Amino acid sequence: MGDSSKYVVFNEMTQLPKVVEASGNKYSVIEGVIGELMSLHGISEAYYIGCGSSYYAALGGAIPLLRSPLNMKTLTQPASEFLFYYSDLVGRRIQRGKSIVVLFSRSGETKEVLLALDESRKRGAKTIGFTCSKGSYLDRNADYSIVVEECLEEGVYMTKSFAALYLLGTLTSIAMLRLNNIHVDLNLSREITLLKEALVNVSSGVRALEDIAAKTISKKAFAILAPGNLYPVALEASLKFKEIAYTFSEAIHALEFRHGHNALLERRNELQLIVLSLSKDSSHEKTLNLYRELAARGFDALLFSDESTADYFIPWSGGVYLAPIAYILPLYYIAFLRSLLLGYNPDKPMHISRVVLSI
Ligand code: F1P
Repeated sequence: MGDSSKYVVFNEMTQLPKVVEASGNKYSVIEGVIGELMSLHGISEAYYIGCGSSYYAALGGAIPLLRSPLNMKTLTQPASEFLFYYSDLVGRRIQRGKSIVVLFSRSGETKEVLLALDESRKRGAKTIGFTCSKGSYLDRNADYSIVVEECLEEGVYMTKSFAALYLLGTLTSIAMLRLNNIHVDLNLSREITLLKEALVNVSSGVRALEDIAAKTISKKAFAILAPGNLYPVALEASLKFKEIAYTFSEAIHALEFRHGHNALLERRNELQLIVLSLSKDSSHEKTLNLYRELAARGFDALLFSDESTADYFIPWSGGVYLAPIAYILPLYYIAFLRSLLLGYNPDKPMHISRVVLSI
């Protein structure tokens, strides 16, 4: 399929292991920040916000907190929704200073994120900025800023920055739990090593993904079905199918597909389903049943999972929390390869901009 390595966006995808390493190294800084906030004011509510891919990173990063027994109000929202509907709630019912707003933005300049930052500070929340851009507005103005410069892409598309921001969000949630004496079953350095290995394995097996991109090229639309913490990755992949390959795509919580979406059987020739499942996740058996049911009904469905019997095997042997970062990479490659097959140049994105500077 031509020489993929001449494309900037392809090379950036191969750099995910490097940014995972750099972001993983930020754990002690993050733990220090959360520890300081807890000892200064206590933390009673946390908002994780961003836009586009950065919002999906926020959504995934909050999952360990949302699923924990910690009694803390936690909300994930796109920065615009936060501004319109939630920013006035910050600190209203609680002592000022006890709310934290964690803002995710590769550029650190997205307008909604900046407005959300200003609004949160005005209301007395403590703010943490996660960005790839040193000296950006977010970096300069958040109470605490963590910058992973290695994750800043040369191209427009967020790929390695999504992985980095997702990881920083997850580490924040884990630090919050641990500092509240809630056990998190995760050996971080081992998990980071496994993640890097899995990403390297995906990149060295791009051939299999070329086959999938070629086999599905006649499809007009993609739906990515994913349960639990794979859902933010389905959203992110779905955005990449639009951004890189100009293809209609949708993310669906896996079992929700049965609730109406089945009607698309009528257009099965145009639709490609990709089902994501993780063997260690509590949803796995039901998701596999769904996949079999969809195939039996006549849908073209591909199963991506960490079991060797899957249509695409994701070489993941770690735990649940970091798995989504391993799952996103093959989907990035497919969007890229599809774009090439459709005759586009993925290094020349159309109709989108790197940063949205107005609202
Ligand atoms: C995020 C974002 C991207 C999207 C587009 C515009 O920006 O929405 O996800 O692909 O290019 O920007 P940022 O706040 O992370 O810089």
